[in-house]
Amino acid sequence: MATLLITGFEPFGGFAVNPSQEVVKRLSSNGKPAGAVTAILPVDAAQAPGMITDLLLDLQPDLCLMLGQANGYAALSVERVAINLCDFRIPDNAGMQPIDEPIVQDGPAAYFSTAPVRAVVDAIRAAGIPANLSLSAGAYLCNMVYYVALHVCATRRLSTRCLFIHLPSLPAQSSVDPRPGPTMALETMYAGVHAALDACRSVRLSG
Ligand code: PCA
Repeated sequence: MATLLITGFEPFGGFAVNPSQEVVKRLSSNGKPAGAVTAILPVDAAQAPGMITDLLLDLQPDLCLMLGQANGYAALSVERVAINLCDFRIPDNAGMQPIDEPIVQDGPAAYFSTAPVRAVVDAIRAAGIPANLSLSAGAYLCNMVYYVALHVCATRRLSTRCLFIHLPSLPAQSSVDPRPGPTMALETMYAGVHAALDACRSVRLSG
């Protein structure tokens, strides 16, 4: 039985890479924490919800840590809430662009994270890495997958704690931008994700 599921996303929005995929790749190649399973989700509203659902139901992990890119952010953004709304600013990688649509018809308006979000922010900051507690994961794929994960755990009575962290862009992604925004080095994000995992582990997750 897996204790930990960690997901990232494939690139989207014209970028060649996604920092969340790079962090997950590095976790896999550096020796994953014991019992950890990693997966890369497609930026595809028709595919991603089914994939996260299957992973959660198959693995029933203690913790599901989902990672995604938030271009323009300067800090790791620990997401407190997922809302029942798709309002895509740009089409997904399959060309779909739902506007003002619920993710789950008649589902609750929102779910709070079931992970210790404040302790996670404090732990990332204590590691010397900028982090924020965020009240909105947006209304695109990251929020969608977060909402679906929390909905599956609530309705299928899984004790899995779910947490979403948005990561800044990588320096290389901004080097082609005529008006570059904030970026963060991969090693820094990677260390921040480890601090987040440690924080989740140190508050008892199962039971
Ligand atoms: N970021 C997007 C979707 C995939 C990703 O990495 C988001 O913030 O919704």
